[in-house]
Amino acid sequence: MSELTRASLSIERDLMERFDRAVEEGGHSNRSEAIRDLMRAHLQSLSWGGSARVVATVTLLYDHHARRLTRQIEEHGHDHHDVTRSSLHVHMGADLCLEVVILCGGASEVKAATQHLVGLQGVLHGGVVYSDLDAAEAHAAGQWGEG
Ligand code: NI
Repeated sequence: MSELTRASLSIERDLMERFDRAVEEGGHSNRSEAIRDLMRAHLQSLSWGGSARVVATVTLLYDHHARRLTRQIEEHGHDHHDVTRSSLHVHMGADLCLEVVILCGGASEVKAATQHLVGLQGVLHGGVVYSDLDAAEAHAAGQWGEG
């Protein structure tokens, strides 16, 4: 491990308490280790070069009554039709909508489209899982061979 540096963060008490409980229940031995893993995962998701092919599964929770947002999400799909593979809309209740969008293509284009989606004003929760398509295909080819 390289030299450690100390960092001081300002975090809402409720968020910190929930995180500490998750650390306790998860596999990390302490808060610092858990935060380091999160930072590494985040950096990994940003580190692909523009030529790498990735899949992004984007999850958005938003208020059904935010009509402008519904339209913006639909327009986003048209604007980025070359990397938007599919989307799923689920009415979670009277007021809440869940949208799952699957994007696939070059890392830089997929990342830009993903960040635009998650950053739309009115999104209550936005999450993304990136997968390295090239690495997965290489692995699959190695495992099953050709034919
Ligand atoms: Ni809905």
